[in-house]
Amino acid sequence: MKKIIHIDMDYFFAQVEIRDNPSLKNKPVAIGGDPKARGVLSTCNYIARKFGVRSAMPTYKALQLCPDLVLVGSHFDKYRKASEEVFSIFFEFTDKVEGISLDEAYLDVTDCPLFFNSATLIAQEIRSRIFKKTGLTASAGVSYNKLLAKIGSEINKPNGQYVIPPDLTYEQCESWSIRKINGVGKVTAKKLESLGVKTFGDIYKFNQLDLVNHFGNFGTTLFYYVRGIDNREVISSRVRKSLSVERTFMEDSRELVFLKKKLFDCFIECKQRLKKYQDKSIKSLFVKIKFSDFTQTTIEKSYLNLDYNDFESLFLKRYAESSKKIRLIGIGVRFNTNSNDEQLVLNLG
Ligand code: TTP
Ligand code: MG
Ligand code: MG
Repeated sequence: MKKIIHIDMDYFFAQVEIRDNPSLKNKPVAIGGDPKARGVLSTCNYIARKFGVRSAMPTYKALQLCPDLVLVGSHFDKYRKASEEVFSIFFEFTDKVEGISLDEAYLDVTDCPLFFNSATLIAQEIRSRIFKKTGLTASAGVSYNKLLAKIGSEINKPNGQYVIPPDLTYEQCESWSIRKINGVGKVTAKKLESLGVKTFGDIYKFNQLDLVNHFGNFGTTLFYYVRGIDNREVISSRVRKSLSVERTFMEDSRELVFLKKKLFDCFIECKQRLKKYQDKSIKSLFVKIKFSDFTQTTIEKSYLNLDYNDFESLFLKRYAESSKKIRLIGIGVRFNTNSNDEQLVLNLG
C-alpha cells in the first residue's frame, strides 16, 4: 500500500502578504480585484472567509459581505519564491513530488526512510520546516492514495493535518460532499445534484453502468473513488537539477583543518546520496561558502570525475580571496537535464 501526502498552503497569496505586513494580521484581507475594474479576488484569509468572502468572487460582492475587507495587490515574484522554498523542502523527503499549483503538491513517501517511514510524522516535519523557512503555514492530508490524501488536507485546514487510514469505512465517508472529489468541478457537481446526488453515500446507490451512462469514463472513476479506490500515481513534475550537502557551523571559522574536515564530510555524504542517481549524468561540481556577514559565493567547474581534490581546490581558491570567517560550507553537483523537462511545471489555482 502506498503512502501519499497532499500538502496545500493556507490562504497562500494572502498569507504571504500578511507575513510581510503584520499590521494586516487581525484584519479580513483579500488579494487582487480592483473594484473599479470589476475584478475578482484571487483569495482571502480565514477572517474574511467568516463573512462569506471566497476566491474568484467579484470584489464588489466581497465588499458587500465584508465592508472592512482590506484589498491588497498581488506580488507573484514573492509567491513564486515562497513556492520554490516550499518545494525544495519536499525534495528533502522524496523525489516523487507532483506539483499541482504554486501552493500544492502530492508526495509519494512510500520509500522515504526518514521518521521511521511514518507518513504522519513526515507530514508534520514538512509543515514545521516550511514554517521555519518561510514563516507560512500549510495543511496536509495523509493517506494511501491521492484522492484521500487531498480530501484529508482540507479537513483540518488551516495549519492542520489529517490522516485517513486504510480501514476507512462507509459510515465515515457516506456524508462527504461530492465536491471533495478531484475532477468534480462546478459542471459535474450541478449534474450530480440534478440527479439528487450530493454525497459519497448518494453515489453508492448507482451501479457502475448507470454512472457510465451519465458521466462517460468519469462514471467509472466515480464508482471507484467513492469506494476509496484511486490508483493514480504521483507523477514527478520536476526533475532534480542538482544535489548538494552543506554544513552550518556552531561558530564561524577560518581554521583550515576544521574547514577541510567539514568539506570532506560533505563530500562523503554527497557521494553516498549520489548512489540513488546513477541514471543521471553530472554536468558540474560546485562549492558554496557563506561568510559570517551572510554574503555567499559559489564556485563551479565542469565535471570530469567525482574527486574530493577538485572540491578542495575550488574551496581553497575562494578561501584565499577573502579574510572573512566562514559560517557554512557546502558542496554539490549539477546534473545534465533534458531542456524539455528542466522547468518546473506549475500553474496557479
Ligand atoms: P488555493 O490553495 O485554492 O487557496 P488558498 O491557498 O488561497 O486557500 P486555502 O488553500 O487555505 O483554502 O489556491 C492557492 C492560490 O492560488 C491562492 O492563494 C490564490 C491563487 N488562486 C487564484 O488566483 N484564483 C483562484 O480562483 C484560486 C482558487 C486560487
Ligand atoms: Mg492553498
Ligand atoms: Mg492550492
